[in-house]
Amino acid sequence: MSEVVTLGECLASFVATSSGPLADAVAFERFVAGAEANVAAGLARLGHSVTYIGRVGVDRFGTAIVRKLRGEGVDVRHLAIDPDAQTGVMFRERRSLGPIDVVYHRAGSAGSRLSADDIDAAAAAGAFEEARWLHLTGITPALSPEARMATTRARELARAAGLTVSLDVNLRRRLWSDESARPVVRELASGVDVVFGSPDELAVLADADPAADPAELSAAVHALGPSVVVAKLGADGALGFEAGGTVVRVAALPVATIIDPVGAGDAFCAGFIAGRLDGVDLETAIRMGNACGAMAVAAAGDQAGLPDRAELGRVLAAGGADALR
Ligand code: KDG
Repeated sequence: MSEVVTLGECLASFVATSSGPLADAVAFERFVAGAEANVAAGLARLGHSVTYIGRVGVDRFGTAIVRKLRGEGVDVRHLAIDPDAQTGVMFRERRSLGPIDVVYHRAGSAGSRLSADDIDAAAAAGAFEEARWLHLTGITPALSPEARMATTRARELARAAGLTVSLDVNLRRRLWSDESARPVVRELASGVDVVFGSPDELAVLADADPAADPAELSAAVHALGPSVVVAKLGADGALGFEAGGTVVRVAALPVATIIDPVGAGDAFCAGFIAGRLDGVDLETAIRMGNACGAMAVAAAGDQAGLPDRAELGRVLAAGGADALR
């Protein structure tokens, strides 16, 4: 049994080996990607036990994903091998700054066939027992009606069992438009404890101007139901809004060379959730999230830069104090 449960689609991700537009990329390196899987790997490296619920195909990419997550120490007992569908694949360009272009081959993929029955089966096998936290993203409900039901079922089970539930909005505009996403992610957000999002994502949730002050956007999302809203501000760090109106702003750690920014948001979530599981306050959890995000962008691929406890401690001790002054 794990402290954290998460679910979603994990993909084989082909990342261009040199920087530039995707149309000109000819050589790619294969990584394992998927927002929730990145968070799971990040939490496992920080010493927290995590269960990942999902589906991969019977193909070799599925094998690679299972091996990678297992190797990270994630409990993959509920990562099923679907004999009737293929593992989702994505190709993406490499750039040191976003927006980063991607091509998905994931329609009808094994991951998109995750269903409420899969969640019930995992729950019946005890996956939610002793768990303290469920982490969701807005990617899974965009994959298929079944995957959307899986997300709401997991939230329902987690709430009934008293877990803290977080949602990283993670809008993927190649999967759905803001207009289609808004009612779905609003409904999801209304039943969780913690919402993470970039200002433009919080603006979609709140139906507000993305240029508004992140504190205002966070307050508007807080009004939907979650007790904590965290605005991820990239190079500007992050802002936390807590019930009662407390606003905490924490600067980002300076990163000399950004190698690959994709996955930074997931690393942030892993650091933040680890902090909250450890019992730290909002500001310290954000500081941990910022440090994990900074470390993630300093390495290629979504997961390579995720720190373990010792590395995180070293970075916080060395760079954190200066960056936070
Ligand atoms: O957050 C990084 C993810 O975007 C990446 O790993 C792929 O999950 C992914 C997606 O659906 O785009």
